[in-house]
Amino acid sequence: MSFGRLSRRHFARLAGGAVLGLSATPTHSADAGGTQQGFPAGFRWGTATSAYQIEGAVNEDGRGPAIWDRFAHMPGTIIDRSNADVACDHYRLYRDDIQLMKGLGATAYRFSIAWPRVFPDGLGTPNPKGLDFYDRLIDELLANGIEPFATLYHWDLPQALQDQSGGWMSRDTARAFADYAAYVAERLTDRVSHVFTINECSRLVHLGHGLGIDAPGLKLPQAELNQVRHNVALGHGLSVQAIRARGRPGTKVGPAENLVVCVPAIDTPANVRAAEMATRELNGGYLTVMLEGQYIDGFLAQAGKDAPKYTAEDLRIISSPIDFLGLNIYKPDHYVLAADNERGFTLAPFPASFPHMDADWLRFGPEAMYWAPRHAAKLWDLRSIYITENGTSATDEPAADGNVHDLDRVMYLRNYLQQLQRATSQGVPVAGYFLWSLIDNFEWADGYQKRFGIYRVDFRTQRRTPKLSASFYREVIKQNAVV
Ligand code: BGP
Repeated sequence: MSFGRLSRRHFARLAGGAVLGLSATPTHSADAGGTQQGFPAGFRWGTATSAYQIEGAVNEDGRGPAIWDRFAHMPGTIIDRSNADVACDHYRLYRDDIQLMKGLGATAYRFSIAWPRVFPDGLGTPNPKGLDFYDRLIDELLANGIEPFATLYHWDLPQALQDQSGGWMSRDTARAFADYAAYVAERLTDRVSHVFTINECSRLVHLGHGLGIDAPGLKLPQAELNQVRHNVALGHGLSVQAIRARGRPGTKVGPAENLVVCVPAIDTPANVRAAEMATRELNGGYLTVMLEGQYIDGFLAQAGKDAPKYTAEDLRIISSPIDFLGLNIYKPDHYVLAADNERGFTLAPFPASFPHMDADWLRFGPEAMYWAPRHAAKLWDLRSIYITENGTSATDEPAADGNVHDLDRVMYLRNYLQQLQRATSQGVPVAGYFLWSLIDNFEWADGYQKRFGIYRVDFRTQRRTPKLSASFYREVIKQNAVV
């Protein structure tokens, strides 16, 4: 189902704080055994990965260099001085990895397509062997009863585009991305019915172009950064249009964004309303413009003289109607309180003792999984949401018996899934969940030091071993309920 811009009426309703717009009728599957833990019938269960983090084979079959190849080989960029030249060798081992998914009982898989495999120079002549790999992968998934969900861009920009036009600093990259999207749509949407455009615009902009922690490692001044942000959003919109024009009719398309998650500090109607307003304002540079077709006042006021340059036509393209919203949810970003100020809310600071997982950024706040989709569904009148990533890193040392008893990850997942179940049982339209990640992989600047997989990878032998969390997830999928 498509949705476009918000109507004035919708906002009036929101401002008035009345109707939630969510059904109060629980939609548990009948086989949930009366546990009150069940998910809707047909709920998609899967795992998520991305091309650069698992494939390896960076020089295979005509693949061109990506900005992450260049970046990871620069001294001082990756904490353990590693790179993803081999990674999980998934390019060769994909059949085995699909068997791991099948063993979990997973019904869906979110993977990404490497743009530089398909267009080694970013544009121009496609490399047939590049797309052949994804043909094989998709056919193998379907043969095993697993539905492919493809992401077009998970940060592996062809290096040639960075060199020639400054990558996302140029609008040309947004256009090249749409051409690539059109080609992929034409070739794959006979078998792939769900396509994600860009993974986490906000991270690729901020960490890649502002802080220099991710590729291409730039530290741009604010005005240029805002222009990059705009170009990325434009790339999203142009690719939505390209997929509609060239993909099989009925192909469903949407972004996969790590929205800023705003949780009401105390669940009162006033704080919930404040958290909704905060969600809309703090996501002003990405989701809000994609879903409303405008840079809202709060965003423009904050950007000031550094605001991006754009046309009305740009905004129309960026807000091209989408079919679903993908949300990557790991942590709460803010706890919100209603306030009698211009914004209508304040953000409570995090105390130093707030619990977190194995990474400093990864706060343990399961309620993020309830509030994020609930706010998004209400604010933007959404009909379909996928949780496109959720998971945690953990130290994962094998015990004396060789098994990894990752109780911390099991605890994290169980609590987050309980909150997701709370959301779906109240009618928040979440249709599926993709756990990050199937296997330990190259976690960007953290190299191989952070392990997010529910299968452990021994990177010397490429052996995959199930962790306790894999057994947990198998049981969740089997029962379609939190266990
Ligand atoms: C998300 C990315 C994933 C994955 C995950 C874990 O932002 O979409 O690709 O890497 O975060 O984060 P990190 O590797 O930074 O610990």
